[in-house]
Amino acid sequence: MFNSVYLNELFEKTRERNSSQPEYLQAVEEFFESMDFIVCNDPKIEKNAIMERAIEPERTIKFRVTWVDDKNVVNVNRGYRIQFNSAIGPYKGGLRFHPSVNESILKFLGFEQTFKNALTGLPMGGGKGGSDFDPRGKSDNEIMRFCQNFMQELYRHLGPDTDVPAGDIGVGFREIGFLYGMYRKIKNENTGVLTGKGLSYGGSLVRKEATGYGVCYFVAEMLRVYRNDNFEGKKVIISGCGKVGMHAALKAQELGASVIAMSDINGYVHDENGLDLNIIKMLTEKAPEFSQKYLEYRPSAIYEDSPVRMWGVPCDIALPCATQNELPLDGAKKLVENGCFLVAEGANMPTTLDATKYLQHADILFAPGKAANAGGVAVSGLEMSQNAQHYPWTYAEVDQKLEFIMADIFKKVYTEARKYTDHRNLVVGANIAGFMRVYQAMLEQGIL
Ligand code: NDP
Ligand code: 2IT
Repeated sequence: MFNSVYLNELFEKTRERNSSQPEYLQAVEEFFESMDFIVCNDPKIEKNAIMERAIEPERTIKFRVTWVDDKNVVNVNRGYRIQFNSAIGPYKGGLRFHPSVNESILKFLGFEQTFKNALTGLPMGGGKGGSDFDPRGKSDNEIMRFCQNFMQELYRHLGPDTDVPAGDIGVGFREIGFLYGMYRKIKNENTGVLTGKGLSYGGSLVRKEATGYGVCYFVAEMLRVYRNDNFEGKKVIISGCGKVGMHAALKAQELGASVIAMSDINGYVHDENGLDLNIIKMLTEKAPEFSQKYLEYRPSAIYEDSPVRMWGVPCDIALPCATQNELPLDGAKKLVENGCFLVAEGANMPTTLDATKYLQHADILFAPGKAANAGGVAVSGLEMSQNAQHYPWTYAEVDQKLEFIMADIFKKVYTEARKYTDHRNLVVGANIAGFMRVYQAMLEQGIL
């Protein structure tokens, strides 16, 4: 499978030890494929068991969360925090609240977060956490009680220089507010221990937009460098219409593209003349499922009740921004068949491994999530800086820094891709560029 015997044996062992964790194994497999050449040519990696350490979380915290719903029923959920790697800085990464959350999903997310954070150039290690709690259909009071109980356990593992969580699927301003309030009350300190906070208590301007805007800044660099082109007149399709998808759509439109299709969990809407993003924004502020309701406002649009069929809409650029493995091989084939030339991952690992390979072999420009969606955590890093300085920056300052960081990530990833493989292979480029920083830090700090 790999040229390196060491990687082959380690992957076999990892597979045996984690046989019930498919998402984690998928992320490790993709990473090992990119590392093959490096590992074959640097004996220090095997000698220092760097790969064994890189794929194993430093700490896994798993806890019970008990809370009472509005009907006075007592509920029990599972809470987690995977503190994956702190070689280059405090653990940093989001919290996900979704019924599908389990150790496999959080381990893949924490593993990828480590290298993503390294790419930003900021001092942040990797972590991820969350719960199988489903926020859909819950009242604000239920959300508050859940968040407070979740934090009553998690607080002891956090700290501004230890572990700084943020949002992810199902966790936004509202949840971060409740989580932060409880942390502050228990610890009697205001050290900004979460990012994505409200602006009135230490949040950063541009954090809410950062991931989606960052994806577009990254894509703009790809268009410029590979095609001497820009977003002007391009047809874009976007899956997921949450924090990432919505802001990617708004920025793509601002840069001159036409967003012609977007999806939610139930289906997708398509309008060849461009969707009205104001209507979608208004609808998603009320409830995440917007697609069918959109027709009430724009009856000429087309609705289909299957989100995955959106990949069959002819487009120039596709941005999967919803969740892992949402872009399968069939979808990738449709994209290629219909003339799409660029795919950039706004979500974490939205493209299956076979779909990624298919797109790359078809010479589609492909940006992996750990590079393309790093804008969110980058602005989280800037939020930490502002909190530590006790001084907020302006919108323009943060936005300029975000744009600079995304262009810088592109440069690093492109440079490594060119050095080690084909200059279009940003998967290999991102894995190597992220790894090298973490590897260097681990090596210099000794056997831990
Ligand atoms: P949100 O919860 O804000 O939004 C996710 C959206 O995707 C929801 O509207 C959800 O709908 C929808 N959705 C879920 N499954 C599907 C599907 N199969 N097809 C279409 N839509 C679907 O999450 P975020 O926007 O924060 O996160 C989205 C992705 O981006 C995740 O992979 C996350 O890990 C990644 N990411 C997030 C960052 C951040 O800063 N928030 C940073 C970097 C990456 P519904 O609610 O109806 O289920
Ligand atoms: O996947 C991600 O990068 C995030 N959910 C954001 C993490 C963060 O700490 O801002």
